[in-house]
Amino acid sequence: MVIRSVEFLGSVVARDQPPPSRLPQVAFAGRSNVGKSSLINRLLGRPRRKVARVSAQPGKTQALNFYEVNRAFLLVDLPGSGYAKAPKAVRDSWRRLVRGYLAGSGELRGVVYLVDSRHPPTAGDLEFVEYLAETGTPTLIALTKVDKLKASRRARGVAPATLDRLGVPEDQVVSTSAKTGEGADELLDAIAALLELEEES
Ligand SMILES: Nc1nc2c(ncn2[C@@H]2O[C@H](COP(=O)(O)OP(=O)(O)O)[C@@H](O)[C@H]2O)c(=O)[nH]1
Ligand SMILES: [Mg+2]
Repeated sequence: MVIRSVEFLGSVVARDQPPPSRLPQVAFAGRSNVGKSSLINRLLGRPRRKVARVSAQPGKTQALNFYEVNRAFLLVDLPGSGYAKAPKAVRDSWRRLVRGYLAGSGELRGVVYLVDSRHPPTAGDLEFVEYLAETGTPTLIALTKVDKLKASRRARGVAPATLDRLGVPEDQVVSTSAKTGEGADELLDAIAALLELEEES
């Protein structure tokens, strides 16, 4: 998929607020600091002129951000699941907002769930991915920051235990680096497949 245009359409901050467009949608989710903003910027070809903000204050945003890509689909940046340490009220409102969108969007074609390649998936990761499976949402896993892995660890590939715990087949997992661009084309193609976009020349 070639990125020709990106336009920020706006944010949704309340559960009853409708998305700004009815185009088909793919949402990005993952823990704060997993590298979501960086990967979105890389995919959209904006490592310099940024689309999504790489934050110094992780977990601050409690909004769904909608980007229209190629006038054909929306990339939805879901707020990070933050920290276990966050007050319960904050965690509950995050959950209502995100789950409200995931359950209620008729245009959602799939979710890209990001997991840091250096660490095993957390309980929160597993809960989210399980929720996606329960709701029948097609899911891609993007392992992030693979540039930080040692060569020996890289050579071994995705740990079978990780796949096992996430319960997703290996062909749904893409190793990525926002820093080097590794995996970006592969992930974009997988997203195009979720959206069933016509291949363009
Ligand atoms: N080395 C490396 N660092 C990354 C990569 N992606 C993100 N980071 C760093 O990880 C931190 C969190 O990134 P950010 O994109 O804001 O994460 P978000 O909270 O999930 O949106 C920042 O310091 C980024 O520079 C990557 O692929 N490689
Ligand atoms: Mg971010």
